[in-house]
Amino acid sequence: MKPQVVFVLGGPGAGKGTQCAKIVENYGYTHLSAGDLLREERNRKGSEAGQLIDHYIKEGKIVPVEITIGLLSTAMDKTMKEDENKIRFLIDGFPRNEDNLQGWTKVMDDKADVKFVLFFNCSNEVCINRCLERGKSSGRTDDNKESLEKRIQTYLQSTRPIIDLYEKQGKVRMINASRSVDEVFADVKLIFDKEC
Ligand code: UP5
Ligand code: MG
Repeated sequence: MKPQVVFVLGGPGAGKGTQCAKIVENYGYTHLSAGDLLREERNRKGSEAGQLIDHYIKEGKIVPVEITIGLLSTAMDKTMKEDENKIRFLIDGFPRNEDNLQGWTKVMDDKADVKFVLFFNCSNEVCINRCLERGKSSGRTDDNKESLEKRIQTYLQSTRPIIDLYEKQGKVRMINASRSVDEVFADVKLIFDKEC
C-alpha cells in the first residue's frame, strides 16, 4: 500500500502545526512539517544547504524543492522503515509554489497518494498577530515584522495559486482558522471522521 498524504496549507501562523499535533493524537497520522525539517537541516552541523536555508527563511522565500523534497522523502522512508503500518502522513507547509508542486509530481507522484488538502484559511491580520506574539519566545528568525510582511506576500503570490489549483480538482477542505484552537479542531474532526 502506498503512503497516504494530506497536504496542510494556510498562511504563516494559521495554526497548521497546532492542528496537526491534535490530528496526530486523534487519528494516528505522522506529522511532517516542511518548515521544521528545513530548520533542522539548517541547524545540522556540516549541512551544505544550511546557509541557503537560513537566508531563504529570513527572507520569507521558498527554498528550492530539491532540498525540501529530499528531506520529506527521507523522513517518510524512515517512518515507514521503523513501522510499516505508518503510512498516513500530514505534510505541513508544502507544496508552497509551482516549483514545489513540480518537484512533488516528478519525485513522489508514483510513490504516494495525495488524499486531500487541508486549508486553514485565516486573515492576514490574525496570522501576523499570532506570529508576532509567538516571536516573543519562539526564537524563530522569521517571527518579526519585516520577515512576516515577506512571508505574507510569498503566501499570497505563490501559495494561494497552488491551493486554487487543488480547489479546481475538488481536493481542498477549507476551514475557518481565525477562531479558537478548539473551534477549529471541531471542524477538522468533521473532515477526518468523514474522510478516513
Ligand atoms: N495559535 C495557533 N492556532 C491558534 C488559534 N486557533 N487561536 C489562537 N492562537 C493560535 O501557530 C502559530 C502561533 O499561533 C502559535 O503561537 C500558536 O500557539 C498560535 P502554528 O500552529 O505554529 O501555525 P503555523 O501555521 O504552523 O505557523 P508557521 O509559522 O509554522 O507557518 P509558516 O507556514 O509561516 O512556517 P513554516 O515553518 O511552514 O515555514 C517557514 C519558512 O520555511 C517559510 O517561510 C519558507 O521560507 C520555508 N519553507 C520552504 O521554503 N519550503 C517549505 O516547503 C516549507 C517551508
Ligand atoms: Mg508551522
